[in-house]
Amino acid sequence: VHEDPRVNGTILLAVRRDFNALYAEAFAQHVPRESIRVWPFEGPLDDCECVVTYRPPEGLFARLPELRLIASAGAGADGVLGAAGLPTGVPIMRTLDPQLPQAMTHFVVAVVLRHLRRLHEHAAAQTRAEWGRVDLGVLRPATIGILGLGELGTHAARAFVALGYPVLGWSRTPRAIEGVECFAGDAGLAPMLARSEVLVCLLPLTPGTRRILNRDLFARLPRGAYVVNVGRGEHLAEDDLVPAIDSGQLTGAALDVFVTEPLPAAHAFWRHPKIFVTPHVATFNRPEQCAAQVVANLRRVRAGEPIHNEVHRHRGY
Ligand code: NDP
Ligand code: OXD
Repeated sequence: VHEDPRVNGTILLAVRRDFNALYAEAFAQHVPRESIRVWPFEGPLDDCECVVTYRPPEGLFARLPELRLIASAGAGADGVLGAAGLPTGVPIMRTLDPQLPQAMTHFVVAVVLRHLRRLHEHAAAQTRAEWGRVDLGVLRPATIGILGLGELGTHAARAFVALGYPVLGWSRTPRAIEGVECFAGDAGLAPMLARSEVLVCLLPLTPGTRRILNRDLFARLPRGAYVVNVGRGEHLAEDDLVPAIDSGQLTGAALDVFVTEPLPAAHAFWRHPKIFVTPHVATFNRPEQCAAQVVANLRRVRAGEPIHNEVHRHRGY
């Protein structure tokens, strides 16, 4: 059922230039096309009630005096929270596609098992038509440590438990997840790291988590640990990674997110034999889910009700 846009104002889509058309299609299933604006929009935006964005373009918020809802198209809202001119007092939501946790888990399990079962070595051997059996040693399941026990980290932790791995998890406030040994806060980090043979970062990017994957943290992991970063590029102190791998402290890393995306062609990560690079593809929200969740929240805002999937400015996620 379409709502009357003239009563309620317009929705501005400022997601990414190459994605905006897809988002416009998805939003048109929920609201009349006349109520949808796509950035860059030449005309006035004074009637704009809601903006949907990922990394807000410069000058965006100065043009939106009547905003009532800010929506992150991504599950991670760090781009929105870090934007210049972000208005205070306007609620912020993130999009959380119901498929996101499972899809992220599939990706994380794939890269962790690729490492633990050394599938990349078999792939290389196949290019040489070589029947080389990689010595996996004792098939004891490695201990998996997961930084971040939110929607994504909890799902991934449960999956590793189901696969028979010992799992440790770390969050800001204490969590209880069956089968997972949970740690919390600053005091909980060191004991969790000391046993994590594979460390997966599924944290949101906040001032408290920026550059958390650094040389000091690597030194606290068991020698030969493997690091997976699917959070944000800025979680990793990029200059610390190659020395930690080359010294043998880390066996390698799988990275899906980078400080600069796309990862520049000259970046050392592309060519390092022990770094597996993927181009921020672990998972993503579908535009149709974003549209449905934004429109539902807009209705809640209009009704004076609390929104779903709210991003809390004070905690930074
Ligand atoms: P949630 O907000 O649901 O969970 C965040 C978790 O991190 C919570 O357990 C939280 O603790 C914990 N946390 C936050 N700050 C700290 C801290 N300072 N110390 C310890 N723990 C902390 O996030 P999601 O699980 O939905 O998503 C996580 C991130 O994944 C996103 O922010 C995004 O950056 C990334 N992502 C990457 C994608 C990709 O394709 N590579 C796709 C989608 C998301 P507590 O439980 O106490 O609140
Ligand atoms: C997200 C992402 O945050 O795609 O949703 O990284």
